[in-house]
Amino acid sequence: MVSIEGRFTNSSDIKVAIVVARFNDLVTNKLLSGCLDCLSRHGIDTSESSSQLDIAWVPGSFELPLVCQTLAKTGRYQVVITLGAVIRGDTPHFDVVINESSKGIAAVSRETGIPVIFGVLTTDTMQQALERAGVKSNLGWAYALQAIEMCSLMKALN
Ligand code: INI
Repeated sequence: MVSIEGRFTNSSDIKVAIVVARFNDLVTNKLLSGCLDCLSRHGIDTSESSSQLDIAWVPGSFELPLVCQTLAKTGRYQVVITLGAVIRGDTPHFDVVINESSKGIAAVSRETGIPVIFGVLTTDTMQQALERAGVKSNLGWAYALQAIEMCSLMKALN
């Protein structure tokens, strides 16, 4: 029996792309800062001059799949992290945006073979989103950790 799992050490050789939605940027900027903190504490250079990290910005979560796919297809990255916040509020748009975003992101991962982390918060209120983006805990940190684990796992599998 072979047990294969990802590790959280030796991340210094990976290259990461993050795609962030500007919509609800009060939330997505906080997710990004949690994400960068985790990457940095696991040995990934997150400085302005980093050759290990690129960050792309899109208008909203609906646009995440296309840009994510474009980056994944370049072959330059071992993992792509998506960050967004879809908040139900009063808008019926909510269901359309989250459905397209989640299905699109999952499809990119399967089609390209590059792990894509689904970092799109889906909440009923802005308060709930903020609680998950740093007011209580920061899921951006968890998304970065999952990215590191998936890089390591894919390397072990291949
Ligand atoms: N985009 C989000 O990222 N979150 C939302 O909550 C949201 N809502 O509710 O409308 C949202 N809409 C914008 C959408 O992602 C696209 O940018 C827009 O429709 C243009 O294609």
